[in-house]
Amino acid sequence: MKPTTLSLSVTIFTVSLIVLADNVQLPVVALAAPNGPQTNNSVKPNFIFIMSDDQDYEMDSLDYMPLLKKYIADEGTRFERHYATTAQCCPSRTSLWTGKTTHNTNVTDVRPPYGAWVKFVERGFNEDYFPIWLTNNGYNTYYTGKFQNGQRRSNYGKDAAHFLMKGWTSADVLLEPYTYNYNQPGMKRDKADFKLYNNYTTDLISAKGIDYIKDAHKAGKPFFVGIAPIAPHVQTWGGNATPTPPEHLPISAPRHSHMFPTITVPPTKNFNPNKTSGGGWVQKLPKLNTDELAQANLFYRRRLQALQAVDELVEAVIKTLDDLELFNNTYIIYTTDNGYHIGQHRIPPGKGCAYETDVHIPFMVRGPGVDKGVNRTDVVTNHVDVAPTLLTLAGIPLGPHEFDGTPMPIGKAGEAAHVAHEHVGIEFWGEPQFEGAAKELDKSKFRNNTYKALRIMGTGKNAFNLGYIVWCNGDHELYDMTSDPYQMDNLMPRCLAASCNTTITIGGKSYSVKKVRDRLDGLVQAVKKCENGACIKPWSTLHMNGNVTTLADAMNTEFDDYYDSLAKMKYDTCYPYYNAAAEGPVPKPFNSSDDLFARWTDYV
Ligand SMILES: *[C@@H]1O[C@H](CO)[C@@H](O)[C@H](O)[C@H]1NC(C)=O
Ligand SMILES: *[C@@H]1O[C@H](CO)[C@@H](O)[C@H](O)[C@H]1NC(C)=O
Ligand SMILES: *[C@@H]1O[C@H](CO)[C@@H](O)[C@H](O)[C@H]1NC(C)=O
Ligand SMILES: *[C@@H]1O[C@H](CO)[C@@H](O)[C@H](O)[C@H]1NC(C)=O
Ligand SMILES: *[C@@H]1O[C@H](CO)[C@@H](O)[C@H](O)[C@H]1NC(C)=O
Ligand SMILES: *[C@@H]1O[C@H](CO)[C@@H](O)[C@H](O)[C@H]1NC(C)=O
Ligand SMILES: *[C@@H]1O[C@H](CO)[C@@H](O)[C@H](O)[C@H]1NC(C)=O
Ligand SMILES: *[C@@H]1O[C@H](CO)[C@@H](O)[C@H](O)[C@H]1NC(C)=O
Ligand SMILES: *[C@@H]1O[C@H](CO)[C@@H](O)[C@H](O)[C@H]1NC(C)=O
Ligand SMILES: CC(=O)N[C@H]1CO[C@H](CO)[C@@H](O)[C@@H]1O
Repeated sequence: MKPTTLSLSVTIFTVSLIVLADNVQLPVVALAAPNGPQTNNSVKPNFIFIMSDDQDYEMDSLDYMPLLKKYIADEGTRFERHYATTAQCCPSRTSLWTGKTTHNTNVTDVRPPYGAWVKFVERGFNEDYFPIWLTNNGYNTYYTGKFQNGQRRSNYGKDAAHFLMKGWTSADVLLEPYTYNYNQPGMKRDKADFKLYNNYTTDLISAKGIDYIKDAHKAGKPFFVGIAPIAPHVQTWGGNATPTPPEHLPISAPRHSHMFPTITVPPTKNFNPNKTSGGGWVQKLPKLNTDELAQANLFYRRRLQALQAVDELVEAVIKTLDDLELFNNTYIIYTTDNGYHIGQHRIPPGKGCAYETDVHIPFMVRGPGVDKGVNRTDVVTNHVDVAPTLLTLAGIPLGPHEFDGTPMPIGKAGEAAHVAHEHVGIEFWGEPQFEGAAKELDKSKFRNNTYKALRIMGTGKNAFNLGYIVWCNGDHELYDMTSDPYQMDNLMPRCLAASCNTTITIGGKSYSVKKVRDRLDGLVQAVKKCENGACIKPWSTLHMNGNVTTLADAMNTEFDDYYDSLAKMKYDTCYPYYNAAAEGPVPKPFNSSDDLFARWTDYV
């Protein structure tokens, strides 16, 4: 059946057609698919996975994408409490394609030795990740755009440490130093020679994505097409791209450069505050001055402008699916890799923090059996859930893989497989990244960005909303985001003093900050390792008889002494990489009998 709601405005349609008609340099090649077991193609759904780069939720970027709203949000479901578990591209993308948290992938950075493509390959993921699982189950898989940093013109596909991406029927990926060059992208398709383009990057990726959808349709197998434009990432380069990109800013397509002329960063309570906030290096930041404020607003405007071509990409994809009559069996997912901040808590443009700006991200899906025009705020989901979600929708058993996530409640299969939980475990190792003019800031002052954090929230009768951060230098942050959504009133250490009368409401009851903090600290440690499903059901690490499944359960006064006595989360020192020994043991569970204790020792 064709969607009756598909109506294209004439102006927009013209733009899409130009993109579609002009892709002369893209030969349609149907490559042989890797062998896989026989499957029942008539029932396997297809997937289109569109992922932008560094797109925020909290600065309202979605409000400036009317086509995305029209074709995906209004026709599908928005997951309003979706999070990145590490707010940086390579770690987050690795978690997305493996279904594992960053401490389990140990791809912790955007560059070697701790991260990027070389580390991804070194850790064996090029042999064992999402597209391989799909092709082994009868799918054709395609990918175009940015995959990981460190895929370079000089090395990609050249030797054992820099293999071509495996598992893809065909992949045409952006390579450094041209990955983040908006008007001179450079790409390599499978084994073909590297190719430099003079097209606007998003239009090029859109055209390639659409050609892949057509190839996939012709090939007649169920398919997955990943389309990953770089917008609204800052323009940058990892080498000697020529000509030198002129601006360290997001760049729009010329047709959008006039838009939003007077727009400014939303003046939320945490934007360039008069008093410093946060923990760690954030506390040392000076207030943004007039020039920096102008930069912040320019950055914001440029990001929204750059997202316009992504919005058009969405429409072009929808139009193609409509033409090919693929709607009845295709899921279309829209998301990003991590969020972004501009001036909140005085932080210059960038990502990598545990604040809501950086971890809370867009995620929406449209497809067969997906509720239309629904905003889900009743479930907490994250990027580690994505691989098991897609496999579940494809009817592929999760069995052989160990996932740190649970299928999202999408359609009947997803609802059935989903394990409800209230928390997201967030982690980071290394340095903060500053972009735009701030990249010149003296990094040595801001080096240690190693932390563990939690976002945890409940809905309905059980409504509460908390953020907790433990920094490697021993700083702590705790926010009651029901009353303090912008994370400006750090209840620690202020409220650990006896004189503090602030309370936190959980499940309709009020508790002291100390009692809540004790539980959150236990929980943040319970998700340190994620063994045996601990990141999906973290309370079962602390309460092994399984009768505590929510924060409200754990608040029971009979557990006060236990949580009070638990050693608190603490780093030996600040390492720029994942040093498990420096992060202490997983805490001993409640009421350990010898028997339980023995199980626990096996466990850690
Ligand atoms: C890319 O640019 C070339 C040269 O200007 C043009 O011929 C081609 O149509 C463009 N492709 C897309 C997809 O816009
Ligand atoms: C494929 O699935 C359809 C729909 O469930 C079913 O009617 C058909 O018999 C299946 N074919 C095979 C070969 O299993
Ligand atoms: C993670 O990788 C780094 C090297 O990139 C290594 O030094 C460290 O020991 C690894 N951590 C764990 C826990 O394996
Ligand atoms: C911040 O400080 C400026 C200058 O002192 C003052 O004008 C402004 O009202 C203050 N803002 C807040 C929210 O206190
Ligand atoms: C989906 O639509 C196509 C074309 O309209 C049709 O051939 C196919 O049988 C439909 N599949 C399902 C599962 O309804
Ligand atoms: C879902 O959220 C979006 C953005 O906040 C809003 O525009 C839309 O009206 C909401 N839809 C529903 C059904 O609440
Ligand atoms: C909490 O303490 C402040 C001052 O320390 C006081 O003004 C306020 O009334 C107290 N609130 C309650 C609920 O006791
Ligand atoms: C959970 O079980 C323990 C005994 O193992 C019991 O003491 C406790 O009251 C139970 N807690 C809840 C919330 O049911
Ligand atoms: C970072 O942490 C290390 C180890 O804890 C410490 O020696 C160093 O002074 C810290 N650097 C900054 C800029 O705080
Ligand atoms: C349910 C359970 O195992 N309860 C035990 C908790 O620990 C106390 C003291 O060790 C025992 O008396 C309880 O039986």
